[in-house]
Amino acid sequence: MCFGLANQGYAEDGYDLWLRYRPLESVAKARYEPQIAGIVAPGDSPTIRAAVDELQRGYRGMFGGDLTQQGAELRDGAVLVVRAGSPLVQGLDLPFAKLGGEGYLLRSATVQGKRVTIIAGNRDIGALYGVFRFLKLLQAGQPIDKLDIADAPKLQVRVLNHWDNLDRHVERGYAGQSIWDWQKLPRFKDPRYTDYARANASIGINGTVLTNVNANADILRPDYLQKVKALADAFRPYGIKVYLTARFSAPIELGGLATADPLDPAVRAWWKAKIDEIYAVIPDFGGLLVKANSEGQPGPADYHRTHAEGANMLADALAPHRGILMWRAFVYAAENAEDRHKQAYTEFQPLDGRFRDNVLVQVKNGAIDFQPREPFHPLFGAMPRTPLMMEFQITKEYLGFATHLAYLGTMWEEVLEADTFRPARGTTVAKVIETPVDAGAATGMAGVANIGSDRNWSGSQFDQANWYAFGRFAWDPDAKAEAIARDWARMTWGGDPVVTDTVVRMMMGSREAVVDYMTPLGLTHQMATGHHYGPGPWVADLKRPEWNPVYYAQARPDGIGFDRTARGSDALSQYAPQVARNWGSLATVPDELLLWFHHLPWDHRMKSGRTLWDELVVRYDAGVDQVRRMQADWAGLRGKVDETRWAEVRDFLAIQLDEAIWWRDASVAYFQSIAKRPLPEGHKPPAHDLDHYKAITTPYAPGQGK
Ligand code: BDP
Repeated sequence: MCFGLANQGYAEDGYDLWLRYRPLESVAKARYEPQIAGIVAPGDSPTIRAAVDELQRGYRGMFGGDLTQQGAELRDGAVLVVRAGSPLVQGLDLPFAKLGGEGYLLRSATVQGKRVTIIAGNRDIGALYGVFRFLKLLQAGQPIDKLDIADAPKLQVRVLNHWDNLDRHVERGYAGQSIWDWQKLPRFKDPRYTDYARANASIGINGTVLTNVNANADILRPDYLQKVKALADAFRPYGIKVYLTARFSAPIELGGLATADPLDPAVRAWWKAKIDEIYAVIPDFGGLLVKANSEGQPGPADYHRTHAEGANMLADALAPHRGILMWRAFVYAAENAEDRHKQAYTEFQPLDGRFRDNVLVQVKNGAIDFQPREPFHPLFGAMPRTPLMMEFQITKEYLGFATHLAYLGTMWEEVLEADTFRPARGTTVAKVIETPVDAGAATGMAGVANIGSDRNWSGSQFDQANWYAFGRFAWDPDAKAEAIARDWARMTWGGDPVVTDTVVRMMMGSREAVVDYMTPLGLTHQMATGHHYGPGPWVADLKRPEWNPVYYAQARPDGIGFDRTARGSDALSQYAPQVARNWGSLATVPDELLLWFHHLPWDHRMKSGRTLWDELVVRYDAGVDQVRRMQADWAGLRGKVDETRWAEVRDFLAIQLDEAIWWRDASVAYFQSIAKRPLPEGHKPPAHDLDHYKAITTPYAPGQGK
């Protein structure tokens, strides 16, 4: 099996991600060596082979040399990679029952009188996941002599969503081109596909949607399906299924039909035949993802049908193959004066219980659009009879692209921990998505990928952490951001505790810094038009009101903020009464969501004792200061991590500081032109006047939609 050239002939550049397997220090090596003296892996499936290859690869990197492969005659220190039924683990009373299809256990045991380590699952994929966990322990220098670990994913569908076009442009991609080289597929299978699969399997991701939600029907053509098959073949040993996006009007574009009406028999027959054709090529195809009637995409509403009618038509065609249909709830109507915050709920909530069992309604974490901070989406907890899956955005469309260091783990933890106060299925958002609506109903989480053709995959070293954290939260939505950051830091930057502590500290404060210098106190969507690069709080000339930053901030001489209380748009009424009360009252709403829900006078007295205007300025500056602290922290690591990656991070932090100041200055200049108040003492005026910031254009910013 080919694993690419990651370690040969290159300075360390981030290609290896968190699977670096660098040589262990001699003390650790000496301690571990007797406990890892060989591999016993009786199965010969592609997945077991992948597990053994990974173990060998890890061993080679950390210890040097190869592990011997042993036969059934065990020796002390053997590492057993086995399935539940293996005679080697009979009679040990291992907890296979609670592992499900994808879980694993790691257990130190005595078998045939020898001290061994068992890595096992009910299926081969569990054993592979177990190997990755084992390698993680070694990378982190943790003891492996008394292992008793059992772990299983809490969600079934753990997928990346690639917003990749067939011409390799990645919508909202900041890491180069798409890694899918459609033109060379299916003949040429880039070794990178295997490394992609390894990385995903190492964090438990088990599916990938290859194509953009703004879909192109051509991906469903027979020639493209052969290319998709080649990718599916590369990923299969790693437990990863492929999914595609379906353009709702494909029956017209590819099939030559006059309509795509989901209740039209010819349309239904077309989809059924197309889906049967896909499964004939790829028998374990995962299913389809659809963005319908949203931002210009076709959908069932074009024929006066509901989202449920559209989704169910495709779900029915997928069901005989056990395929999943992911249907996005990211909709806001073309002609609708209703607060955009409310529109998805208005449209979807009445459809609760009307979707087939193999439909997952895919809901973004917040009601607007992947902003640096949003309250949780009111649909979570409000559709108890409908499987809802979470959609997070790993790529940082609204958080500074690849150059701003922003660890999203804290944002995702905040959303997943949030209490919906809807009792039907456990009250936190995590419990809502973890709990199947009935036996056999699907559960899942999707992450919009930040992966591209850059050597470091994600466009920056630190953005790899967001890919990593997504996998960990998809596996366990109750996981903790800090623990995940620590695991990633150790594996990615080496075992020096000073390095780990510094990296974790930087990560844990990083997202709040972005919130503060871009959109503090619950402001949102203040980004420049289209590409969303840099500030544009003054933008007011776009066709639809909710495309304009001024719509979100509602900054006027009388004050600032979007009134979503009963006096305003009443979006709060879409939440459970306890949530609505908490966020609706100025006494209890957290400062972080203040202007999301309230329009307040500039002189409103904040909990800090400052006026709202002063507090805003303080927050912008706090964001900039935090970037400076990250720079100082990073400067202290010079020489403690490899020079190439260190220098890249240093330079990116310098870009981030420039842009944080740009954000702060432009925003302060704009809001001051409305608030007409002096800056609080000790806070510097913007470097330029407002016109200067308004005149900045960046037409070639990367990642734009096409
Ligand atoms: C927005 C992006 C746009 C996506 C859209 C979506 O700006 O490129 O197509 O979300 O999620 O955040 O469909």
